Amino acid sequence: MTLVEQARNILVDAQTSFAGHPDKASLDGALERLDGPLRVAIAGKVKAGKSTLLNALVGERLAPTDTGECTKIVTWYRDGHTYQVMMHPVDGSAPMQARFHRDEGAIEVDLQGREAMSIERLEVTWPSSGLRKLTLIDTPGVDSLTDGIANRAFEFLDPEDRGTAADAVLYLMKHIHSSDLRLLEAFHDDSVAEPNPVNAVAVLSRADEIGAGRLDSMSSARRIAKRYGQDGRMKRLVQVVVPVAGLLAETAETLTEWEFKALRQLADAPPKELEPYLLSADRFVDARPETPLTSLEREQLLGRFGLFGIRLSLALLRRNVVESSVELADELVSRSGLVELQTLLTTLFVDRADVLKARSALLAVERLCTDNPDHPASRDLLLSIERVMAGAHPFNELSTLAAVRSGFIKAKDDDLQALERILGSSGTAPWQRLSIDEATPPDDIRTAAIAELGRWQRLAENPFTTHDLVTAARVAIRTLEAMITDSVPA
Ligand SMILES: Nc1nc2c(ncn2[C@@H]2O[C@H](COP(=O)(O)OP(=O)(O)O)[C@@H](O)[C@H]2O)c(=O)[nH]1
Ligand SMILES: [Mg+2]
Repeated sequence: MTLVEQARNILVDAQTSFAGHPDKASLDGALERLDGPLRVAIAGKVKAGKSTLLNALVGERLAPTDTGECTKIVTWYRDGHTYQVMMHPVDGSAPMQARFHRDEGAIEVDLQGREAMSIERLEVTWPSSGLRKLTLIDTPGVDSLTDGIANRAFEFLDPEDRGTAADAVLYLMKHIHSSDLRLLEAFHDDSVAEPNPVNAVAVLSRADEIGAGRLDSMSSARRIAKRYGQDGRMKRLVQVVVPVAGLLAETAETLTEWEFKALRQLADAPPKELEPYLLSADRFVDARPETPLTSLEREQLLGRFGLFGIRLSLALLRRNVVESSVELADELVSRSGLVELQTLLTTLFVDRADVLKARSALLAVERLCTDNPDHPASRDLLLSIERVMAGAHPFNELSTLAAVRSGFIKAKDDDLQALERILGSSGTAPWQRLSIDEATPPDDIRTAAIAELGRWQRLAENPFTTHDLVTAARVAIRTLEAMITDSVPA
């Protein structure tokens, strides 16, 4: 029986046992959720660039950016057959369809005079291949924890929350702040493995601004992200930290011919004359009248590309690295860090969607039972959950991975890194776990796995190995054994 099937059985049991119980509502929709796409929440402070990055990931400008009433509401974006926006009121009354329109930019929802605070969430259904594998949840900023709106965003990170609506989280931060760390620290489960870095990835957002718009901004951002990622506190909270220039990615994905022509015009102007105006946003907008484009047009470009994006585009055009709008768009996307983020989302979340979804489902039942310890079904349900959790190797991998990353397991750095990889920190395919070339033939994969297996067996049998490390090594051994049997040529 697959993990999802086991989780489904427990869910159905719980729904039957708790029929008529007021808390049963917490399981509503849980079964559909198990079959649907993985849900990823995009969290972080106001103006961290969450909505912009969401649009870049979808490849369309859907989420409104900056301020505006709708940016204060948790908004789901899911794939579907029709275009539709549902409004879910806070007071628990029935969801209603909302009117919306979309000209060039984001979806504008007509709240019909309602306040953002009175709406629990908006659910946007939008046919889009960008949403096929992941449902994305845009959240308002989590800056002030006393503020009601921030509280609603905080629920995605809050361990006290009864079953968070997301299976995984992208946490955006512009710079590292202790308040960011506190927020992240709050996002863990009480029971499965705590704290839990397995379903969170941090994004060093607005990465283009790090080098004050200089052309090497992205390499600086990459270095900083790497350093953050090695920080012990960070490791305890997220799998990895990656830099992304979200605005650049969003703009590249939605580049217009007018924008391309405007940049072409700027690129054709003598570089020396233009250079002084590219030092700051104000100078660029207020440049002398003989500068190409109107001040308003330059301001428009600035809002779409940022100073870094403009400079980068001009450099690419002048050096003839790109010659068409399609080429420019591709080059900007690849330099924005979006592709790396998408790959990570695939290897860490999408490829593990079943495990993460089963985990969310079991957590929901677990919370229901621990909240109702006296209910006659609670004890048995908790026992079944424990049995599934303990018997399912992917769960053991996840919790061991969490333990390694949290610093609970002491070993040599090399061993810890190898252990993380085998457990799937860089992806779940055998070549990723073994850190070998993707094109390695099955026989050689098997040889590499056998060598690795020997190493971990020796370590596990060594009397000087600590108990915690032996336990972790056994999980790795099981992973390797499975790999060896699966890759036996037919
Ligand atoms: N330079 C730059 N600006 C960005 C980036 N991402 C977002 N912004 C700008 O920052 C502002 C806030 O972005 P938004 O996505 O609404 O942030 P949110 O509040 O976290 O949803 C907007 O004016 C964006 O254009 C980025 O990667 N680089
Ligand atoms: Mg926003």
